[in-house]
Amino acid sequence: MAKATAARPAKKKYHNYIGGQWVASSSGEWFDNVNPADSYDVIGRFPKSNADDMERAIDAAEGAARRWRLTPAPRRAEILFRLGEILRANKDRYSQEMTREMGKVLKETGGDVQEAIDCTYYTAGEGRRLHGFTTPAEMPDKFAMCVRQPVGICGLITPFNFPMAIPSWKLIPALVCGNTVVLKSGEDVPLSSLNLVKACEEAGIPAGVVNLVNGHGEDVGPTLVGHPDVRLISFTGSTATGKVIAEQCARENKIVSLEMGGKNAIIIMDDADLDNAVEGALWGAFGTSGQRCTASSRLVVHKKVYKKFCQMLVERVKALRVGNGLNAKTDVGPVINEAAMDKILGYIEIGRIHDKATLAVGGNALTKGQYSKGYFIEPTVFTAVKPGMRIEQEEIFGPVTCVIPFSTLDEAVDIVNGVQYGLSSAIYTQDVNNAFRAMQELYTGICYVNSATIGAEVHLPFGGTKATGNGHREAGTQVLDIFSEWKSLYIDYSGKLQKAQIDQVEVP
Ligand code: UN1
Repeated sequence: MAKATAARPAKKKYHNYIGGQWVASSSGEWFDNVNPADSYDVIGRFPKSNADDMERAIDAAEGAARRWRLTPAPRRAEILFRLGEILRANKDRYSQEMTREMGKVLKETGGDVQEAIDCTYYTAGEGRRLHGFTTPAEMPDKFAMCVRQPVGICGLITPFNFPMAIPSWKLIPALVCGNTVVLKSGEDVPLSSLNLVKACEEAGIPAGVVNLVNGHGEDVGPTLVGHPDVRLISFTGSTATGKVIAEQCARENKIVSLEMGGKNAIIIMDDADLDNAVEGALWGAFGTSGQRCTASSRLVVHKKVYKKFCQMLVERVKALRVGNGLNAKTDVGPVINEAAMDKILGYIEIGRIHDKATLAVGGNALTKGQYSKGYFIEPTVFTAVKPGMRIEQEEIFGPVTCVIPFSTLDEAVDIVNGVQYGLSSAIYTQDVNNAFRAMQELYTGICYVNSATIGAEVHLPFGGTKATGNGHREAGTQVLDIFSEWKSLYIDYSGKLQKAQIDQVEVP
């Protein structure tokens, strides 16, 4: 379904940020940043960057690396605290602009900016910690310790769904650890990345430490990922793209940290508080129009309460108000673009025709009246879904969830674990034994009790198992293990040669 392509009025031009300068692409080309709720609304024009622009950004990051690396971490942190203040002062504007370019409702974009603020304050605090450790040495008059050192130039590749939060999860720890960065913004949401980078400039982060390149992944991604001077790539996005990036990084022996897909499930036991569980399912499945890696895209419901739960859920889903996220009454905004819309509608077809699941509510594109210029899909629930169906296995990344009945907790655990992904999981139960069994058995990086699968906090590690990630965790202090490398230091003050593993130390 082609949306507006009619001639649009000239719009404000935004630029790349390279070596402390705001510059156009050497390609001379631009792309439009379009509001997914109204494709006639162009937020601005952004540089359609190419390999040359990316090379220049990497050179700038290289040029700034030594000075930033040698800036004491507490000083780096002071600048980042100033960044936190700027983000806080501009939260309302950033949220408005984010809803306009990304579509999710204002409360959620406020939450997104808040997550960036929280991440900035929390991670900046590491500037006065960045703890290493000391440990005894094998020899007398010898000292051993271990410190963190920066890895070098970091390439950050971010998605559309958390336009400021996810860039901040990567940028702030990279900076506090003493690295310089090139950020490739998500092409659907370039303004939020630009707002973050502009705030970095205002905070006084020196030129070249943070560089921003706008454009399309295929035009600039290979240069960033393949460049020998870039030591690390941190990527959030689809598992398919992440695997390609990981292969490219392996060729150059780069550090690569991947946050990829999810097919997260909530288990609802027969003893659950059903009102609370329905509330959680709605929020988890349809928040951000289901466009979260953590979305509750599967609801695994005990047979004893299955019928009642489905009735309650369908009733509530029917009452959800779909619309422009800038309208305070809207519950569910649009999806990000036409390709996403086609993919999601394709999955709804698969659910109906191929999987033969029961379409309990929703299932249609909304195309009339206020919806005619945007990418809107009815919140959709499939019931009578069986493990192994495609809609139960594959990441849809839209306002679609499926309800799967089960009889025992063991069976439910097998269902939750029976997908390729392992990001988030949840259980609603009043029974402490069930809760602890689930926490133990669900093979995901995050697990909630009596809450949906979304809503991770910045001071706990974030990431997943299996096809979701490659073993790293963002956020928390664990993120420091991505953006710094350990250096072991040995200091011998005996004044003579002492040979470890060879000289035997006399026990007095
Ligand atoms: C994502 O969907 O990629 O836990 C990130 C949450 C949010 C972050 C989601 N704090 O749902």
